[in-house]
Amino acid sequence: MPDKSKRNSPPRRPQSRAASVAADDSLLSWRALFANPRRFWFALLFLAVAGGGSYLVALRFRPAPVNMFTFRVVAEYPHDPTAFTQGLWIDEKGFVYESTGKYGQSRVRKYVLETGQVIQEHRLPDQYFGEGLTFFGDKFYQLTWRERKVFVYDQEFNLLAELVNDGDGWGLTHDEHHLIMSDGSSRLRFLDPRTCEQVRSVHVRQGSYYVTELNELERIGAKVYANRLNTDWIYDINPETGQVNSIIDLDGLWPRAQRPAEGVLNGIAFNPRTKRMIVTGKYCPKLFEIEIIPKGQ
Ligand SMILES: [Ca+2]
Repeated sequence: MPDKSKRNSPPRRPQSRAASVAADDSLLSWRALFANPRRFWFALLFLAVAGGGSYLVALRFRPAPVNMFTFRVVAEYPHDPTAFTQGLWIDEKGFVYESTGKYGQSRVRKYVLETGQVIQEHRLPDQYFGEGLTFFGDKFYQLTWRERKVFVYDQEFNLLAELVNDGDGWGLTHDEHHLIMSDGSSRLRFLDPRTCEQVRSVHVRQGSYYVTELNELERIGAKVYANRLNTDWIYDINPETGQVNSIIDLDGLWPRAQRPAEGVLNGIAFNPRTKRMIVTGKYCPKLFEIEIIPKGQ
């Protein structure tokens, strides 16, 4: 009986010398690798470059661990739930000063912390989107988002000057000498309060990871605190180096299920009478006075 299996099988093509050599001598062949010093050093260089690159990428995109804090609510005060909060500051008499955004709705307002009673208000022209607010010297400074204007007011919100800001305006606070501004990136910009010209800047980093979308700011002592857009975290930053010292996790303070569209935490102030932080959000119905405590306690 003829051997069908043999007859139906395609004829075996003789393996070419080149294919044979390739099979025996492939790059993945450890034997070949160690037998050929050039290939060995090339492979070692490739691994070093790939490994080093991956390490640098990991450093760049993975935040270094920092101490985490949480909160305890000490007091709650009323907050206008129509306020698109962009800047918050409190004086020693217990008055709150707040800047709000949105075209056609932007304003700066003074009200009583305990009751929310509005004492004074200044509305911005419709073409301006209000942003960060701070009090420096004896004047208020209010940023605008993309209009590159900084409005300077006296304590009754009479307009004293219009300065030019080179770039987006997000959050605003100050130290002894400069206004400190965020612009939506990882930068904190230090501005001359007379001109709003930039004197210096630092990038806020957690290890080598750049912390972007920094929003409302408050300097308390030697630290700058910053909301980060669309997170419940407040970053505690060393303004000299830009390094993040720690993070305050406000998860649960204003439950996400209760928030309207665009309702995010934004707004940090220091209450000088109680020495505690007061926080709120865009369209949030409350101002929360909080005690900051280590996580896990
Ligand atoms: Ca503030």
